[in-house]
Amino acid sequence: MKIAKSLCLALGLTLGTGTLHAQEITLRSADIHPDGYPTVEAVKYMGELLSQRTNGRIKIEVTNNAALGTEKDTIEQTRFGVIDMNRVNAAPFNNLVPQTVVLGLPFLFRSTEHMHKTVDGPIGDEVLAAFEPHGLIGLAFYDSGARSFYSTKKPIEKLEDLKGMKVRVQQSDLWIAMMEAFGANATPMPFGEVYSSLETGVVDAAENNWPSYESSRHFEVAKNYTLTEHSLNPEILVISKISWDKLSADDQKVLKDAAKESVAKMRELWTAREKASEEKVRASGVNVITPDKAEFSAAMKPVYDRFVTDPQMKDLLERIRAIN
Ligand code: BDP
Repeated sequence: MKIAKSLCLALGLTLGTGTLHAQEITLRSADIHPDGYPTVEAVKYMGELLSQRTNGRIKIEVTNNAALGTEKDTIEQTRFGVIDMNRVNAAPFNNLVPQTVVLGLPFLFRSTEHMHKTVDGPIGDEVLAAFEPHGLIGLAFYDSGARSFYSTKKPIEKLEDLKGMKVRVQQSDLWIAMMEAFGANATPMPFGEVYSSLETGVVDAAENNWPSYESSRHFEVAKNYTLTEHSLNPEILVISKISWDKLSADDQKVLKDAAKESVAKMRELWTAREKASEEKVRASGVNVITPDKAEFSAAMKPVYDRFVTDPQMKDLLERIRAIN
């Protein structure tokens, strides 16, 4: 009896102390997309898992619509711990983390399944691990479908049509080189500037997947969509190393697991959104072109020659190609 009482006391004391010191943490996560977009919803879902598993102690607050800045800017803020988490496409990471380049290489993945097998396996882990020396911890890859061109005036039916066209690209050397290899004039700029640039003729074209083409309303100003499907470059979710280091080892594990589990949710949301966006765009009367992809793909040799030079890149590429 006595023992039980003192046990209870000890337990009560421990719990009491624990509660007192249990620090509530709200991780602020950036995204340029609006509510309802699969990347935003997947990170919110991850936040729910995290909150459930820590009894509400750790939460995620997603700040969307680029309210925290462009992807390039928020990457810097995340590295310095001003923003805790960030969901960004692989492209704006290219210049900082060279290992991410391989995932964006044109016409590399044969299918979504091939891309999934790559990022779900050891190659994915290697790419995520490469973030750490740059002040970021790579948590997960999210789908981003296939990127295709859209143009305002001249429809892109064949490779030659891209010649001299001003095409907006993401802020990445790989993507600039890709556009040049297609024969276009690359115009790097943040996503948020694309709509007005298309509208005012600063650029003639841009490229993106169905959901981004639709949710950004770019389809209203660039009404020719050419299904080149030149890259299946995924999205990447990262956390600042500064925020990560403040978490206990147990919390880090809970967080990482929640991030991994949000991937399945994201894929489900993505498949549905891709379909819905395609339907919406087609119903609006956009001119959807199915080109012969062979000539677009053949033009990409200079990109591979320039970016796949060191042994590590060559090895990564060979291993990706060998995945069945
Ligand atoms: C979208 C990505 C987003 C990029 C955007 C872009 O989800 O992260 O910023 O493309 O082209 O597909 O900039």
